[in-house]
Amino acid sequence: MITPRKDPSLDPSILQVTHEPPADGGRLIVLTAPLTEAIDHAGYFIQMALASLPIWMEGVINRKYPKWREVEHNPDGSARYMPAGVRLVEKSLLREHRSDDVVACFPDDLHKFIGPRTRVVAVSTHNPLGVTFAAGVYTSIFGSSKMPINSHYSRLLFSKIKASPYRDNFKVIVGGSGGWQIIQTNLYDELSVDCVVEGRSESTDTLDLFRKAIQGEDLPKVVEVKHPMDREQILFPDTRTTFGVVEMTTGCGRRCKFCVPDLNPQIDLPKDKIMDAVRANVRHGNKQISLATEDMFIWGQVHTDTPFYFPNREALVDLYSDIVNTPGVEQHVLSHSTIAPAVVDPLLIKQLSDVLLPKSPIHFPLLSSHPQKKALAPLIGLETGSVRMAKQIMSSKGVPFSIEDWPSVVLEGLRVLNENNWFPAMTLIVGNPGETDEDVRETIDLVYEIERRGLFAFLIPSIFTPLHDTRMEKMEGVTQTRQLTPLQWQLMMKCWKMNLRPGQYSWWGPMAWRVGAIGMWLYKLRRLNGPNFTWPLWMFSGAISEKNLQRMGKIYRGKPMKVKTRAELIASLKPKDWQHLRADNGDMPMGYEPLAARAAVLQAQA
Ligand code: B12
Ligand code: SF4
Repeated sequence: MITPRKDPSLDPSILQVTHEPPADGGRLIVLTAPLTEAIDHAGYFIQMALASLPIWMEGVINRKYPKWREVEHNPDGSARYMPAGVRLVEKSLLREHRSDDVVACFPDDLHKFIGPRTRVVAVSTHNPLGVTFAAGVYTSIFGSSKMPINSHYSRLLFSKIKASPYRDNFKVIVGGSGGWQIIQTNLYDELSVDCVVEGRSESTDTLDLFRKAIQGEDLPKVVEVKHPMDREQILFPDTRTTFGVVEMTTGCGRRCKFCVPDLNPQIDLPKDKIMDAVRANVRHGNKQISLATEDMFIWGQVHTDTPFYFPNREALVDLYSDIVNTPGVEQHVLSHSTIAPAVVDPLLIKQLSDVLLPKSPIHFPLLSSHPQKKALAPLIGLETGSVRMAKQIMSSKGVPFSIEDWPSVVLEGLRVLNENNWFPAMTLIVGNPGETDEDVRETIDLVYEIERRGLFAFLIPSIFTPLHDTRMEKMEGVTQTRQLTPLQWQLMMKCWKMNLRPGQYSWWGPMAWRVGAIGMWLYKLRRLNGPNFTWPLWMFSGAISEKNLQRMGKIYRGKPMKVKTRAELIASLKPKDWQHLRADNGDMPMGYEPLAARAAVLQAQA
């Protein structure tokens, strides 16, 4: 069981506002999501920051994005956009309910729709309590209040529902990828939740559950519903989604042991339905689109004769071209991918760049060679540089390449990506169960090698979090930042130091950074994070050079690595995989040509 955090900043006076009841008695089913998960403003990064910064740092977001709380409404007061999860619940319910019985609204508008007629308030949530990876860790590094901003707003939403004068008349059902956090923290009563649904809303079990709730029957605390097994059963939004999120695939197939989405069946969704959802978004005023996926590169190659890890170049380029060329789509952002496909098919990356860069809202002036300095930044899992660790937790992460070559796959993949103006955000897991100092050193080696080669990725270290239902669910990692070893701290701080490289181009930037980091340490962080944090922070601040810190024996500076080139990686593939390689990428293995010629002869004979 995870210990829940308290939110001292929740002001009960906000909840005591009384409103006139809705004139129509309210909607039968009211759908909502936390404000911080629904906003469609300023791109993906603001939501990631809201998930990762503690509530006391909300002012930073307010200053950077003064309008972040401003949302758009439909004429009836319902939400103009909602996370894709809410839209699918809405679509699922509309299979059996009238459209004027169901509404999706922002938390501040709940009182306009919850009335005496309301029987269900359904909440979709991504990360309500901030106990998932990369969210909890940053708030705890920074804070006396460990409540992430997103978690604060999620609690505010639940408090509003709890305070409704009609609360006794309706059931509260929660779903979405963060629902498990309520189960694990057992915060049902505090948040006033009756039932958490695990799984997709398309399932008929979900409809049964809503039926029961409408009839006022008691609901179980947890309901597990089945995931659709084929592409035709998956529904698509026909209204506007937050960030224009439209699903592209479910599942993944690489079977990393810590991963939740991989537990779902590997499905790539039909292009015509994706395009309909893109057009629906545009019709409802969206100018941006993002295809949600665990690995964009499997699309078009699921359950074909070719293994999914050899991407279907033509299909992908065709899909993305049609999306960005849809009239009204002004911006497109990538979601998640893996890195091995960049080594397998560099020309695919080039062709996708040609298609996608003009519509990318991301600009990296110091990194990009694009005339308008545009860039692409998918999220990619690096996780560890230790081959020993990688074998244990993600042995297929780099297929078709052997996991023994994982560091080379990362470096070669990053080279190809950077050459094409892709600067990914790469996640690393610190504190994996059983992680030794040697494992951390190997990851530090890889991080230094990235730096040495002039490559760039935003490296986002997070502390291992055993995620619900995964094969590592029962394992324990680091639970407090004070438990981190000096090397683990160093890895985290080195990543952040490298991330700041493109930002430090003014003469005053590095100076301000040093003073700020050391000031913060003196003020608060040294007590909070313990002595192991001290030297890594000095390293991060740049006030003492890394060379000197190493001489003083305070840090470990990664050693140069022996890395395989793309040609060597390709040469290491099994001959049975050669048939899936694209010769126009070059680097074909010795012996490939006679084999290909022989295959052509056999084909002609047949
Ligand atoms: C797009 C995306 C984002 C985007 C946009 C999010 C948004 N607000 O729309 C961005 C980049 C901003 C983002 C940020 C984050 N994300 Co995210 N994201 C995704 C991604 C790729 C797709 C989500 C999606 O829209 N899917 C499509 C919809 C249709 O699926 P769905 O929401 O799950 O909804 C289905 C069911 O859950 C269910 N359902 C949903 N709601 C409800 C409600 C009820 C009542 C019922 C019955 C059912 C139900 O029915 C739907 C299908 O019919 C997923 C991975 C994935 N494939 O799911 C990760 C994922 C959800 N994100 C994840 C994480 C960790 C984060 C961050 C915390 C990362 C970080 N540290 O910054 C932040 C949190 C943001 C926040 N505000 O708190 C994790 C969640 C892990 C967890 N909660 O345990 C996931 C699973 C990625 C992963 N590989 O692990 N994310
Ligand atoms: S590659 Fe990513 S999505 Fe696929 S199983 Fe591994 S962690 Fe999950």
